Amino acid sequence: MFRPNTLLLTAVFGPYGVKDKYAEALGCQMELLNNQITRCQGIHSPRQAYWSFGLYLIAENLDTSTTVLDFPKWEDFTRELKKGYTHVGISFIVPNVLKARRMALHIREKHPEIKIILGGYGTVIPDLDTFVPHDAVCHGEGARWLRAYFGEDVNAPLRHPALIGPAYERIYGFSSKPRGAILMPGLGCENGCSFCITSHKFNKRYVPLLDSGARIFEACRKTESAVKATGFSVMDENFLKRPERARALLSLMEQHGKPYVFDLFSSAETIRELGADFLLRLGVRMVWIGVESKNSPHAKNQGIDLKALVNELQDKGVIVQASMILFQEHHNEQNIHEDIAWAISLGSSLTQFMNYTPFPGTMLHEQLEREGRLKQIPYRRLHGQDELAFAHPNFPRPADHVRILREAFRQKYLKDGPGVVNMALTLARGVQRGWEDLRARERNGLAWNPATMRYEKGAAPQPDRFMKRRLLMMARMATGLRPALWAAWVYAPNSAARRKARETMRLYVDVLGKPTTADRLKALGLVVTGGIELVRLRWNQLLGRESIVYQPSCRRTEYRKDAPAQAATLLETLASSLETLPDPCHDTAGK
Ligand code: B12
Ligand code: SF4
Repeated sequence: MFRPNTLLLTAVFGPYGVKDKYAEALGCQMELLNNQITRCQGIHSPRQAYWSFGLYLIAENLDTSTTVLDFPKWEDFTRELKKGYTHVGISFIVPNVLKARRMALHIREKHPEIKIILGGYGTVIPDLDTFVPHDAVCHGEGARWLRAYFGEDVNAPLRHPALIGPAYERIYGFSSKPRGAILMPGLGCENGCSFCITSHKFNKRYVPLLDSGARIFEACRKTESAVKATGFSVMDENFLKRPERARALLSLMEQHGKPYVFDLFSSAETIRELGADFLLRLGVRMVWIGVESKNSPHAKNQGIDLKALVNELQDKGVIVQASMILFQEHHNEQNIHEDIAWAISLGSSLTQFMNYTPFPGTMLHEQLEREGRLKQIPYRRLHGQDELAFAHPNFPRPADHVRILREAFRQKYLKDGPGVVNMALTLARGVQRGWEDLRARERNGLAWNPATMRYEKGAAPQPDRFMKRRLLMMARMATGLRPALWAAWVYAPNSAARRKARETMRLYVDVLGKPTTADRLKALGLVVTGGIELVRLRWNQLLGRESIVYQPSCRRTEYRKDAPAQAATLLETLASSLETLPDPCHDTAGK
């Protein structure tokens, strides 16, 4: 008898960022900022954890009944299995492979009838077949792959889920309701930088999920009406690499008067091509740029004055998150420190430091393997904040890999102060400059020309209503960070940081007016919760931890598919399996 397929899509089990039999502590929290950007900033580090977005995208696009289990504890996972599934899909990244292994072994032992499907970045592991029991592996984009696997229509357009971004959000110990949303326009990147796993995993090709500006705009509108969000974190390695799509998106936002806001990743050469004015108009609140190194060998940074680029973007209110890689081939004991100082001197509001990590499947991995320089580092430690996984002639001592990285974070913090103040400063300056520029353009009769992506003298320039809305939106975002400035001032790490917090508060008064009573009360609240958080932090440090580790709660989401869609798929599967049944008159079994 046919039993309809039921799929459980699961993330690996927690706790996360805690060293145990299955995974590491440092570098493996379910957080971006505290993990690898505002690391070492103590209570100033904003805390946000992110859902496993890919799983929701897949579930949204299957006719097969699917349940997504995000951030399960071990008991949540084992209990869920008892509900009866035909298939379980485990999503994992390389450092979590031992967790995926434990989950798969458990399924084989207790539920041998369930088929196991593996997906995500962990599938680049070369010896996966012997390491994690499974029935199938998806090496690429999962929604279309699973449609094919379950005999569904692979070519049906992809539906984008309406997803709220962080699982939790805390600032100075105060928990607030996450309000951002997530956009997943595509996977991979064509630039093919030698170390880049996100490019190599998709064979240095871009795999669009939302292939036009119109489809992205539609996804934004759907999300806005479903979860009331207008700001999006964009999961796309190089969003602006498709300039036509971004231009079409801007044009639709202008037509409909919808100044959505985006945090996104893009390489320097694409940003240069489009220009800071375009980014600002598009609504880029934060852009992540891989600056990598002063002597970056990668084509994306060739001939670009990165400092000027960062300055120009931030002057206009676009927060830059610059990402630098430590222990590249050319680094030695002296120039690595010069390079760190260079990355900090770019003045970006935020800076990520990551150790050069050869993930299997990348050109870097191939090269180091050829040269016999790969070290036998367990997969669980391949997360970029640990000992190098290859022999670096200038850094033979593993302790240095961890120490120099940590010092880089410390230096950034001590020189530029808390990232939260830097972001507030960039936004407030952007609002100030934005109004000045807007008025100057109106005086001089300049209007936005979408063809040249510049402001130019037009025949009959109209008031720039869209940009006014955009600036009001930016002012609202800046206001959101305002109360944090008091706590940043009270708990500042040094006098320069305290001065910066004070100057930022003054700038806020100039740009946005005096703080309201509500602002003051919130600020006072954050000083109090920040104080409590500081005590908790010190306690954790006494216990030998670098910071407080928070755990996201488990979330279970059911995607019940309508009976007609399932029945149709079932009939198709039945028909095709009948077609492939061996003809009894021509039995080939004995051959
Ligand atoms: C968001 C994110 C996070 C979030 C975590 C989200 C979560 N709940 O897991 C945060 C910020 C917390 C995080 C932390 C870390 N991350 Co991270 N992260 C990302 C990021 C930027 C986006 C992931 C995403 O949502 N993409 C969009 C979705 C649509 O794509 P997707 O996840 O790849 O899923 C698609 C396919 O892979 C496939 N698929 C995925 N799962 C499954 C499962 C099945 C069954 C099937 C069939 C298919 C399938 O189908 C999906 C839909 O098309 C990626 C980089 C990137 N651009 O992908 C890095 C990335 C995944 N992270 C990475 C790493 C290493 C880490 C950290 C160790 C820290 C670090 N060094 O960056 C920690 C570890 C945390 C932990 N304990 O697990 C690496 C993984 C490398 C590798 N080879 O394993 C990546 C690729 C970044 C990089 N370039 O190094 N990360
Ligand atoms: S530009 Fe960025 S995403 Fe693209 S290949 Fe290079 S490092 Fe990877």
